[in-house]
Amino acid sequence: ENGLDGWLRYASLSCTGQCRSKLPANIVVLNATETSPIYIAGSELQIGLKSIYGSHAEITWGKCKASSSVVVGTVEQYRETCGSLSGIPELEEDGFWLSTQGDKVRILGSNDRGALYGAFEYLSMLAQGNFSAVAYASNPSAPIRWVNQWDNMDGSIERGYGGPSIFFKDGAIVEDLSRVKQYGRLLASVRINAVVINNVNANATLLTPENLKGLGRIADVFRPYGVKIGISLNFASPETLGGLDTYDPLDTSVIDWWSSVTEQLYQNVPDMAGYLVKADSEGEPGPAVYNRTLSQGANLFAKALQPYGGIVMFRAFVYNQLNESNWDADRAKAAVDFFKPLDGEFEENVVVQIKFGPIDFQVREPTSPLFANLFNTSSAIELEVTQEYLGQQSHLVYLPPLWKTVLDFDLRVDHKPSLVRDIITGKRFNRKLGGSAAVVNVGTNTTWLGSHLSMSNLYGYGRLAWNAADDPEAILQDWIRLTFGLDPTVLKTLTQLSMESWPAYENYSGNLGIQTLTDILYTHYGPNPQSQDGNGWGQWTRADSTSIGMDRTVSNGTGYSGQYPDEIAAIYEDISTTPDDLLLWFHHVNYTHRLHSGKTIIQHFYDAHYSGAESAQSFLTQWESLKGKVDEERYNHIRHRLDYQTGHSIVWRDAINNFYHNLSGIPDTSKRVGHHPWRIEAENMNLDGYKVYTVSPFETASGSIAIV
Ligand code: BDP
Repeated sequence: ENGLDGWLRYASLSCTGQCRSKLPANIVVLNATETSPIYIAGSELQIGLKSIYGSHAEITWGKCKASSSVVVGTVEQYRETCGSLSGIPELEEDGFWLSTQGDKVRILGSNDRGALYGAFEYLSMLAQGNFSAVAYASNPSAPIRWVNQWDNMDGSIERGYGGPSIFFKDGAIVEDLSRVKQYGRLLASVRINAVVINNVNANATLLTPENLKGLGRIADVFRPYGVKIGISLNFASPETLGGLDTYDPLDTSVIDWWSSVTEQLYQNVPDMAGYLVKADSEGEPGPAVYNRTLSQGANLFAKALQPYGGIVMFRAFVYNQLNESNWDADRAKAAVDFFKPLDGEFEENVVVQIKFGPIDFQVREPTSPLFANLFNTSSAIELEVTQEYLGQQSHLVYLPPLWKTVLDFDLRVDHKPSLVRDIITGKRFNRKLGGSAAVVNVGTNTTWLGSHLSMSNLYGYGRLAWNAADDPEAILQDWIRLTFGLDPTVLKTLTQLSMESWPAYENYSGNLGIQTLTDILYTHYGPNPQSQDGNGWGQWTRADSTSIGMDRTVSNGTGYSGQYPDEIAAIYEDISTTPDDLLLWFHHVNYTHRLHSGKTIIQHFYDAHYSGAESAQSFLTQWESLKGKVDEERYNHIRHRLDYQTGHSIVWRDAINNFYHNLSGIPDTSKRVGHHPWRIEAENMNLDGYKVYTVSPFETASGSIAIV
């Protein structure tokens, strides 16, 4: 149980008497081409039936059998091979029809990929001991269901916590692609249809002839899983790699260079999904260098891709590092400021990829207002499975409930229902393209992400990308049963832990919309509220000795709230209607300001940090109650992580509380902050081989003293 199979373990379940009559004795595979997802579907079904129920099913290629069989193929193949079909609604691209009646099962995709998705759906039922008779169609809510990897050519992964890259090493594509195949399998099982395999901070050397061949090999490995590849581009490549003296997007030599690169790419990867581009942001080159617009930049790639049907995911994460002394500057406004004026100027195969909030994957952010400002441009939401700001896989944080705060948010464009999930699927503004992308960053660690429990986030992402209306708790429970088995105590305990995990992390790392008070300068790990102000990134708390929060109102602040449609803008503009959990995002108030709950801001801080840490501490004891019910390998691995989280949540609690206690001088009415009568300070002990030293930032050790 090293985690390699993720939720596709096909763990053994008992099935006797009546139950066995529901196991199909044959698998009819309607497409015998080995590279077809339908072929993979057939072999997955065979492995699954054997592994879960010890039942051998014979595979028959391309011929129908009437009795005891699971038939897998496309609707069209079924009609040709097995005869007429009725009662199946028109399926969308990648959709499928699943019908189970005892040992007669039909899995029919609108295409090969859909058939594989249907097979995984049936296997997920089997692996959860679910033999109910069903007959339904399942269709994706959007065509773009991508993941992004921030892998560098040297094999490191930016913001990756699961070991080095499965794709690259020492500037080239690795020889052994077996992990790529296993990744493809996991992704296909949650209906992800493309992976962008290299960092958005892209290195042009990916485009050397040698590496183009390597890309072809990667695409060949993913293809049977219905997963396409895409790549991130560096805007300056024509100059840095191509030897031109410009990378101006309107220059004909640049246009020709990109179209020739694109042609070579498609020679190696005929079904390449497209490009991902980060331009004019955080030091990355872009069209601004030549005074060109972002749409001119995006369209350069869009046109190069058009002959091949590829798309450009163009990132809205564009901002210039900001100067703290410029009081009116607000990074949260950047995306709308840059993109709104360009609405309608993008080619049809451009999709603007928008981070869920206006800053950067914080523990809570308001919905990015850009979703409500593009009507003639396709958009996709960008989420982050890798827990960059959220504990880097050393803290359990189940993320779908956070994502749902945005996906289910109603932006009320033109006073009409405008849920983000209906905007990104293209429904609300009638766009053909749209969907989601998530930064995943799996690595070579057998747990993929660095921690077994973090895999619920990858699983949850796939499920929501298919259908954003799904319920995070129901998704979680499927994942738990598939990953840890059917024991009801395990299910109940892990559900509770996971559902409490995001609120707990928010409570001890940054509440009331102040953002995650982590080190902002580089690591994005551990408490460092001081670094939140006076930095060039524009992630500010504006905390001083009497007050805190960023005034983003139109009347008095940066004007950010005015980027929302009227109804929403009015809510955030007014302090009395702004929800408490985003209060400090929108308003600058005294520490003694009273929340809707009746508590003062500062007392809420103190209390929330205590209750968050307490809840994290309960995770360990809850998990320990499962000893003997989970295999030892995973039990110990997870126990170790939760033990660490228990301690680190206390570090967080005390650091943040000490910091604001020190800054505001306001005592904690419950007399906990600054009072630890039970605590034995390490520096007061008899130390053998340890030295005492003063820490910076001061608040991360009590009395600013630690030992080393
Ligand atoms: C930030 C990351 C940085 C990424 C950047 C991005 O810290 O490593 O390059 O986002 O999304 O969250 O481009």
